[in-house]
Amino acid sequence: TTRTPLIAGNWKMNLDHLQAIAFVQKLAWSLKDARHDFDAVEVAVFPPFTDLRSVQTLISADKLPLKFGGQDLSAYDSGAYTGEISGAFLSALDCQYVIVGHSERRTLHNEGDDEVAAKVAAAIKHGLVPVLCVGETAEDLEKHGPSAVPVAQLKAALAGVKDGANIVVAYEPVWAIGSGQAATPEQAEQVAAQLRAVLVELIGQESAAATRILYGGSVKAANIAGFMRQPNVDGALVGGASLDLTEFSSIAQFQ
Ligand code: G2H
Repeated sequence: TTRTPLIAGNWKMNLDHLQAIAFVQKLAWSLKDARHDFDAVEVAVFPPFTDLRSVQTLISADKLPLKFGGQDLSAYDSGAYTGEISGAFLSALDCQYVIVGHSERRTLHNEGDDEVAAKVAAAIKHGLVPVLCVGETAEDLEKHGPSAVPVAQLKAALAGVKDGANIVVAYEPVWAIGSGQAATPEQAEQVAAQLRAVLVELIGQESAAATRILYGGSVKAANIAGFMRQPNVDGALVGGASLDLTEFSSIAQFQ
């Protein structure tokens, strides 16, 4: 199976819609200048919700080969959920992806495994590819070793998902997020291989082989190549470095 690598920029709560338009335009130019092969390496951005309409309009008007998605979605379709965003709305904006279960949602918004599972199901229901984030804290790592918590989170999140589901998994060790202290390529590969083995049980051999597993946590231009050389690492979810045009373009062109 050949998996198309995915380089994804998680902007978190950065860039308003005007800054987003300027950034996406420059990113597209920079990648085109570098003759980036978008079929060989997919590039996606995950802006704040308020930017998505502007980003969609720009990408469709200029036929830019960039993908985009939301950073979260509601587990519900519609209704009395003040402040929430439905997967249906993201779909209507042509989002291909949506991040689900990022550690900042799990920690700062108390999202537990059940809610993450409901959001994964909602994403799939609305035709979005969930980018499911899993990862252990430094304390988990010390107590349970590297794979136990990510594996448990993966099983919980995909409990209701059928064989053949189209998903992306992002392994993001919490201790590596925004810390400047990335995992080593070997550490990332070890967990990614475990996650892929568990995916076989959860969604079947064929889908497991086709599923992209990303590494996330302090990825930058200087360390991307090492991750991309690992057989089970199929891309990166990039936070801080995705806001720097030169840095993110170089990450996308890791080869
Ligand atoms: C992990 C990552 C992006 P950063 O959260 O999801 O952020 O690259 O800043 O560690």
